[in-house]
Amino acid sequence: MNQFDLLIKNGMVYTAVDSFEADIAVKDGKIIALGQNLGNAERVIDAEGMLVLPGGIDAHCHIEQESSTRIMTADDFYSGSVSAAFGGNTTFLPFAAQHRGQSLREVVDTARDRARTKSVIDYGLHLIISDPTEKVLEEELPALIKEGYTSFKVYMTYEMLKINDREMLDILALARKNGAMTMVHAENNEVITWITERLLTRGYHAPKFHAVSHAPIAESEASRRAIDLARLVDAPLLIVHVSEPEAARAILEARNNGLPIYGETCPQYLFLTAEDLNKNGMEGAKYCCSPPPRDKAAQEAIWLGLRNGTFQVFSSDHAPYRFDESGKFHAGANPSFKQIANGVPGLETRMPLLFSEGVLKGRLTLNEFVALTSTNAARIYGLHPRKGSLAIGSDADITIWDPKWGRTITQDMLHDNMDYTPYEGMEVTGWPRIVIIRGRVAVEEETLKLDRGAGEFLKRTPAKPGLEPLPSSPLSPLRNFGANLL
Ligand code: DUC
Ligand code: ZN
Ligand code: ZN
Repeated sequence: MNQFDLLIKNGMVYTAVDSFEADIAVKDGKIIALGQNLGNAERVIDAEGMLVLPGGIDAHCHIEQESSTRIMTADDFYSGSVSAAFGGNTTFLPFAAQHRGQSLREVVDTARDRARTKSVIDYGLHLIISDPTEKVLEEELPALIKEGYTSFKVYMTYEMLKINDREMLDILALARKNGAMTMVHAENNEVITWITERLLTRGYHAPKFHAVSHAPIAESEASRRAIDLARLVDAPLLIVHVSEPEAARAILEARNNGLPIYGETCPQYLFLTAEDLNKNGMEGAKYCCSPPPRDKAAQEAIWLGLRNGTFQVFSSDHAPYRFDESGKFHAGANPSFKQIANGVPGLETRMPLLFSEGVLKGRLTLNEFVALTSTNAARIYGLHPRKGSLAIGSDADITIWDPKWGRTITQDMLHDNMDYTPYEGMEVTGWPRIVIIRGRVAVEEETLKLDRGAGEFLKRTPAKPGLEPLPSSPLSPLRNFGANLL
């Protein structure tokens, strides 16, 4: 009779804070022992020469989701989750997106139905709130937070999604009270619209003008404003997909002042620039996302932000729109930059790219890599210690990483439902060999081993109201009133 279901031997284990040589024993989907000479197992994996890491958590991706202009993403929960698994991820957090007029409950039910029979990896759902009606704020959202939907994204731009500052204050205050996290897409809509109108009237339609219209100042102004609104009501806030230095600096300054402000960035801001939008013909449409990739100096600032505590989370913002009329060209074959579907894919390449260019080039330690790709997201989004950790009692979500495996990225080798990758031709060293979810092998020998629907919904835990994830700040202007305005 074997003591364990699975034993991973001879690997070098890395967490967000430690590294040690240890075998890992798994039973009933959980890690139950770490150490040497642990005993017998039904299956033994020899991880000699490999890194044994907590499974990746992609905390920002758009899967089987309709955009505000009602374009469906190319990936559903099956292809998206398979692609994520091949990229070393064991959990992802897509969105249940509310469009104006919809009830939140309805959009959550739809997303749950879509995921249930398809997702191969574990998943939670963030909400997108575009219509914060009284019913949403007073009934639906507090109930949904209790049911494990403990984070929501709001937009400061996109005509059909954006909320105003007053609505943002309502949402932030509600998040504070109920122990939830607000994520914000911070770009100033008026600035973008003002530039866009001027570009279009002068006949500047090409994809490269997308990057001109989404000026860095639109992002930095909105980021500073969002931080101030969060500060006013003493609420935590996470600024997603940060692309440029001034917004990054604003986050770091807020954090240095003790505010519970968090930052996320993505591969497109490390590996692409606005020059990519200027490729031949409509080729540039492949790189149109918001915020857009910037320049080399911005890339360096984002790398610095990964090291100096500006960013806690490194996500893909996988938003898959194919290079055809179902996606990028939904408005016709020769659209203006304004009509091109926004988003780039990246679920499967997120971790290898960061490992290859970050860890192997000496910009990040392996512990930082684990923190940025897994542990911090688990902590911030209410999944820790079940996820994001290699500790006794945690889910056995483990990625066995080959640090020497060199491959050239091509769309052919990826498992999403896209027809291009923005990283085509890049040489990348370090890929997952074996991916294990709750003790079950999901990927091995470049083959998928789990069935559709093997992934579980993750009911997340709200933070302690008003306190978590960081102690609430003493710097809130409203706090000094001594009145309960929140
Ligand atoms: N921008 C977003 O805000 N979401 C999806 C993709 C993108 O480019
Ligand atoms: Zn966004
Ligand atoms: Zn997004």
